[in-house]
Amino acid sequence: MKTVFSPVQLAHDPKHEISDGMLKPAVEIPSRAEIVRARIMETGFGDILPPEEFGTEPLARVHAGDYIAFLESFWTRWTNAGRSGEAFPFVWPVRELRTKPVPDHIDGLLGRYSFDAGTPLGEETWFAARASADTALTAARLVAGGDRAAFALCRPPGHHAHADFYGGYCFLNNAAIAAQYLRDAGADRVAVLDVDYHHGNGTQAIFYDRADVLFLSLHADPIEEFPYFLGHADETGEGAGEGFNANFPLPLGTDWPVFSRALDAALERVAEFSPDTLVVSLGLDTYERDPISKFRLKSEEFLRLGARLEKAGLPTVFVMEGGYAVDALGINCVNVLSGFEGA
Ligand code: 6XA
Ligand code: ZN
Repeated sequence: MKTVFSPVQLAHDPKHEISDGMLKPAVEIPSRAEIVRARIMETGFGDILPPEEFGTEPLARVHAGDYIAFLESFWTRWTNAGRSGEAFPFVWPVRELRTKPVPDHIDGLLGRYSFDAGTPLGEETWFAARASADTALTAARLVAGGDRAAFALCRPPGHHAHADFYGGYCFLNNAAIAAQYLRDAGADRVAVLDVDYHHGNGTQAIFYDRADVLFLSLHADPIEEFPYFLGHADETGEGAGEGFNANFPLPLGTDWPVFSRALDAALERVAEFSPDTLVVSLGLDTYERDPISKFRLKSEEFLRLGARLEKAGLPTVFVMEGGYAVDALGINCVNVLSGFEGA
């Protein structure tokens, strides 16, 4: 299978994030992508291609125009306000507060277009996020063009990004953009299966009222894990989308036997839906030694995950999401992909 990757994705190079009540070293860092790329080359897994440039249009099929304009203009506004370095929001329009009119002030804008304070936004973020989306789109184009599978080595990740706000290290929802592209390229039904440790709240919200894109997510129960405010089992879709959203919240400490039972249940739902294409939001933070997560998958079990996904028998676009145990990330990621290929 081919991998798509652009070095422009490395330009987003945050130094800090806010977590555990502190300013801590950032974990969503460029070496994550570099280690995966190195492992693909080292194992001779397959060709690595640069993404094509798709422009703004496929982004705007999923994201609001004013949000895209905010990301694009952020650095100019930030520096015009006399600021430098990484930005963090600290005030949000929750509950009784108003989202309109949109504030002029950069601190108001940051709050309007985000949902957490843990996601550093810097000078190069927009360029890297756009390249990451182009990477997902190029992988989707390969699969739409007949490849059985393709791997989008995306970074920054995407599954927490909603139509008009960022968070959880995500700015543009790469998996959602790829799924919408596949629909626009002729697929009648697309399933997005999210196997990241965290719930894919952004992807869920983007497709929540739609019957043409089935979203399924296996993740740590939001009662005790980020993103806390979405990802429960009773979220099943709304309107035309009722019945086309399926969450599998799992306890902290989940190991392969528990994870794989939920995976089987999710894949049964995928089979009933009978999609033309499968998009996998591939988080590797279910790994037992991930520094921010609490599942217990072992490196060799990622091979089994890949093999199980292959058995679904569908054209498959893999889109990388989280995973922060950088030393093992290349091994774990390529294990999924080579498990899929039967290696
Ligand atoms: C809070 C945790 C962000 C989760 C990022 C992630 N700073 N999402 O891996 O899949
Ligand atoms: Zn994650």
